[in-house]
Amino acid sequence: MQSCKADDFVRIVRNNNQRGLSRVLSMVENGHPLASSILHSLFDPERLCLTIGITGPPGAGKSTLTNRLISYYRRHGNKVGVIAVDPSSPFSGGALLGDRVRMQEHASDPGVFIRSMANRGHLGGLSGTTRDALEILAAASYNPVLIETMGVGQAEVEIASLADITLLVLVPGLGDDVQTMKAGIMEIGDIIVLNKADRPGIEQLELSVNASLELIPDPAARPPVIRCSAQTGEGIEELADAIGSCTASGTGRKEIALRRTALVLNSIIREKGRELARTLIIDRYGSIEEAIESILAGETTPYRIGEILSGFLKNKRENENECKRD
Ligand SMILES: Nc1nc2c(ncn2[C@@H]2O[C@H](COP(=O)(O)OP(=O)(O)O)[C@@H](O)[C@H]2O)c(=O)[nH]1
Ligand SMILES: [Mg+2]
Repeated sequence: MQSCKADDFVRIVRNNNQRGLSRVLSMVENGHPLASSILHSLFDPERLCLTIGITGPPGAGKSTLTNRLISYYRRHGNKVGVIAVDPSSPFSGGALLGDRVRMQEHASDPGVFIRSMANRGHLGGLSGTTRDALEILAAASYNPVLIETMGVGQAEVEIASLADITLLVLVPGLGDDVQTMKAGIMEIGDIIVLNKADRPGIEQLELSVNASLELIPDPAARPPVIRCSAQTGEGIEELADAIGSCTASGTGRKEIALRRTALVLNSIIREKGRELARTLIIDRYGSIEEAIESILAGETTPYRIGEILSGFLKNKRENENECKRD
């Protein structure tokens, strides 16, 4: 009965019924018991869906840029998905208001699907939910899917790593040196976008970005730097071209499938590994808090708990080997 219901949702996604799609995404976000079966049925490593991460400090113009990229890809006949992720916000599902306003013109376009996601207590965390949402939108034939993350913290870096290509958006006047130098975030940008090129300070920003990039010894490994203005639309074609040539360079279907599969599996390993370890600790101590109390009381240490976790796996394997011998 359960698998039958999962199939219904799978069909809804494949038929791209937008309301149904929203519902399935909510199921995934809320850890619904059917979510995993649905994702299992939909997973296709060879899916044709380019995922573009858009990251950078608040106010850099990510949403405005996303809006421009939606228009660009719509003009080229693509169905476009957008996932706007805000790790710092407790609100979800509905709207991150500013983003919705910037993408308003696409709200009624059936070829565009926009979803906002925010932090939830869900075990997989926001990057797990984003990963799953990506798979679902890909299965509904959205291509590309743009992932806008707010800010440049650890959660954002993790989310950005889910994308095939990441745009790091920088702007004049936000403290250029801080932005570029301090940010080892340079490493997460496949393309550096210098937005608000209509504003003063753009030359200075470009100089300081290029100076930072020279620290990368191999010139071929340096990401392209594209100036644009999301507000006027200037430079958007060049940006889309750069995205196109980044993805065209050398990777075939097989390699993409391999990369995607490794990415999703590694992300599942992180998520389930954490879940397994937590469960084992809770089984033994009652709760994580009680384990901490026990450590503070001098009864154990985090390292001993680590040994217990490893020991559990070792015992399990030994038992299984014994069973096989029997
Ligand atoms: N002058 C100028 N303003 C821009 C540009 N792109 C975005 N903005 C403005 O910058 C503000 C923040 O934009 P938003 O897209 O919400 O930034 P986000 O926080 O990175 O998503 C808004 O007022 C935009 O209208 C641009 O290229 N030039
Ligand atoms: Mg935004």
